[in-house]
Amino acid sequence: MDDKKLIFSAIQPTGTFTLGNYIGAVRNWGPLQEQYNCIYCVADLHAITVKQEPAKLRQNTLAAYALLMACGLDPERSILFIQSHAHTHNDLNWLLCCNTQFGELSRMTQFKDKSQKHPDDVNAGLFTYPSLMAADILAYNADLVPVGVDQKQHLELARNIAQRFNQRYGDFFKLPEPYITEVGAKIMSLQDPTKKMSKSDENVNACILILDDKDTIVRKFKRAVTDSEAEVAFREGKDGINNLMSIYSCVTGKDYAAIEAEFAGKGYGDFKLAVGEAVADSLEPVRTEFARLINDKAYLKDCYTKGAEKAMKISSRIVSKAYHKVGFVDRPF
Ligand code: ATP
Ligand code: LTN
Repeated sequence: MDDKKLIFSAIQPTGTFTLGNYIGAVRNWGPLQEQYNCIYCVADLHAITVKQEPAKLRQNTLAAYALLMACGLDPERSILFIQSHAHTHNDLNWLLCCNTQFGELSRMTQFKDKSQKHPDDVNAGLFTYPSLMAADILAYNADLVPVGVDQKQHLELARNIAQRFNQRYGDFFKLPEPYITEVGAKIMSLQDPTKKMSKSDENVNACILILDDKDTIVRKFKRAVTDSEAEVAFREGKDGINNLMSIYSCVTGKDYAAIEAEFAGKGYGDFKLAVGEAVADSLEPVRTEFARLINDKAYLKDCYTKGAEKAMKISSRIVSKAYHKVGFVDRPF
């Protein structure tokens, strides 16, 4: 192994990625391959904490895998796999669950939000979700975890769990650091800009899916909720415009002052159209590459098989050592 730092991240196959997933997370993962050793997975185990239709989940998982590649992840340079193919994550999860407190899990805002959203299915997996996420990261002793800001609380918990394990059993796990970009770490819903844009939103106009065609993208931006003023300016209370400005800034690289100058004296209509077109153009190559990959099932299978083999090789060594640390008799096979 070289001395490059190790990156780990994952995304749930709960639907086509949104512009939020793209800007806040996935788009940043490709460039990291230059400087770091990277491991990325499709978190299908996490996805079933919310009810999923089996055939749809299988389809979404393969699509998510192809989408990660279409967004710039190279299976030759990164380890790219499907979470349920590496049983080591679940093996470690049990140890971590036994080092996680009920009170800690109860404080997780994602758990509170999702239990409210699905009151008929507040299952144990949804509750222990952060412990499995900690297992994903710690099974590789990752240094850095690139995510959107909504996952920061889970990462802090992962660090606390690792620290507790280390105190109890002797120094073993590295404490992973969050890696969160400044602009775009939280893209908001286009229909309610006080809520994050989310794959599982029922309102189709609330989120841009990265496979939406240009017309759909432009139409959704045209319908985006803004305010009753007419000035394109980044200011407290202008949640809708602030969100559109941060999206525009992320896809064009322009800062807020440049955007304000560009749209001085123009109305929201012009601005929304410009944001829609810029977003659609920046997503065009992803759409094209995805269409190519998703039709090549044999290639995808080859990639995720090799990815899982590499992931297992690293994680099984670490997890076996963790099992030894807690006092389990070493596995005879
Ligand atoms: P779901 O709606 O099923 O909970 P999600 O859209 O929140 O899914 P995840 O799979 O949970 O997506 O998240 C994948 C990555 O995308 C994470 O790093 C997360 O922080 C990031 N992310 C999700 N939504 C946004 C958003 N609106 N803005 C920025 N980053 C986001
Ligand atoms: N919970 C994450 C997805 C995820 C993840 C991980 C992210 C599962 N395991 C490990 C980083 C590291 C989410 O984005 N909702």
